[in-house]
Amino acid sequence: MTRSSWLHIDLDAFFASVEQKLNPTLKGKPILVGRVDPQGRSVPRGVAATASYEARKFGAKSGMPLFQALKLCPTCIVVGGHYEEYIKAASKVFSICLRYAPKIEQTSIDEAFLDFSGTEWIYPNLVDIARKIKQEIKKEVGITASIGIASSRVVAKIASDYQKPDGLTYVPAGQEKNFLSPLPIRELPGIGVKMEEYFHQLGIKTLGQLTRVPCKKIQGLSWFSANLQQLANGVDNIRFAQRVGAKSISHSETFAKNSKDQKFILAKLQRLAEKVAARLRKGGRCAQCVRVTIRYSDFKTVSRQRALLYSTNLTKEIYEMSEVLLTELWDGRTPLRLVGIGVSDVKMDSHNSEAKQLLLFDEKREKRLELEKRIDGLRERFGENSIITANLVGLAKNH
Ligand code: DCP
Ligand code: CA
Repeated sequence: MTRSSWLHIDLDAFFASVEQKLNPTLKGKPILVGRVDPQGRSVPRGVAATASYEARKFGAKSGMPLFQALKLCPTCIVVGGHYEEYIKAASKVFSICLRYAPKIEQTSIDEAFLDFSGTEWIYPNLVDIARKIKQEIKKEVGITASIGIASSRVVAKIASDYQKPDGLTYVPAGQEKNFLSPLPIRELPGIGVKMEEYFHQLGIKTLGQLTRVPCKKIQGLSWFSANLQQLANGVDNIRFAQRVGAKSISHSETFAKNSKDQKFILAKLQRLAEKVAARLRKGGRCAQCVRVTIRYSDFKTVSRQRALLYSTNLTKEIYEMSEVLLTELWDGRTPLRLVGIGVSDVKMDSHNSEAKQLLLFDEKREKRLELEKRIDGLRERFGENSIITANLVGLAKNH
C-alpha cells in the first residue's frame, strides 16, 4: 500500500512572524505588515501584506487595505517590511527541511512540498520527522510552521492548512476521502471566490458533495474542473510547481576552461540572468520559478529550482535568487565547466495580477524595471557589450 509520504510545509503568518522575531516587543501583539513612508509612518492607503494571528482574531487579514484592518483592530501595530530578512528566514527553514527530505520543491516564499517517497527504512515514522522539523525551525529561526502529511500533494497542502498555526496534520493513506469530505470546497487549491459562488448556487458546499455531483453538471467550467472531482477525492494529477501551459526560458554557458573562481562564476551568472530577464521583458512576460544548473568537469550535471514570492522580469531579482541557488548547489571548490539559469512558470506581464498586487517595495521595483528596460534599449542600439555591469568588467579580458 502506498504510504503518506508527501509533506507540505507552510510558515505561519510569515512576514508578521519574522517581524515579531526581529523585534520581540511585537511578540504576542496584533500586527500588520504594510508599507511605511520614509519616516516610518504607515501609508494610510496601503494594504496589509499579512496580519499576525493575534490581529486575525479581530478579522484583519492579508490583502486587506490597512485602514479597513485598523478599523477592525484599532490596537494593531503597523510595521514596514524587511524583504531580505524574509528571504534569509525562508532559506534557513528550507535548509532545515533538507536535513531530512531527499527532495524538496519550494512553491512560494514560505511553502514547499517535501517528497519522502522510498524512505520507509530510514524514516518509518514521518510524524516524528515533521515534529523534529517544526522544533528545529522554532529553535533556529524563531518562527512556527504548519505541516500536512498525506499520500498526495493536494491532500498534504490542505492538511497543512487544517490546524494552522503551528499545526501538524497527518492523513494516513486510505483516509483521504474521510478527511476531505466534510471540508468546505474553498479548501481545494484552485477554487477561488467565483468558483465557490458557482458551486454554492448548485448547492455544493463541501468536498464530499463535490465528489458526488454528476460530472456532466460541472464539465463546462474550465480545464481545471475536469480535475476537481479527482482532486476532491484526493487524487492528485496536478503538479503545483509545473502548472499546465508553463513555459521556460533558459541560457547556459560552457567556459573556455573549467573554473572554480567564484567571482568569475558569479559574473557569468549575472550575464545569464541579464539574458533571461531581457528575453522576458522583450516578450512582456514574467516568470516565477528560477532554476540554476551547474556541470562539473566530469559532466555530472545538477540543478536546483525555487519559486519567487511573485513573478518577475527583473534581472536583479532573478540574479539574486540564482546566487542563493548556486551557493546551495556548489561547494565553491570543485571546478565547473558550465553554469545555466532557467526560468519557468512564465506568464504574460499584463495578466500578472500578483505583480500588480505586489504590496511591498513596488516603487523600488518599478524604478528598477525602468532602468533595466533602458539598458535593454541601449544594448539593442549599441550592441550587447555597450553596457556592462560592474562585476563583469575585466571578464572579457581575463577569460
Ligand atoms: N504575501 C504578500 N501578498 C499577498 C499574499 C502574501 O505579500 N497577497 C506575503 C506575506 C505572507 C507571505 O507572503 O506573510 C506568505 O503568504 P501566505 O498566504 O502563506 O500567508 P501567511 O504566511 O502570512 O499566513 P498563513 O499562516 O495563513 O500561511
Ligand atoms: Ca504561510
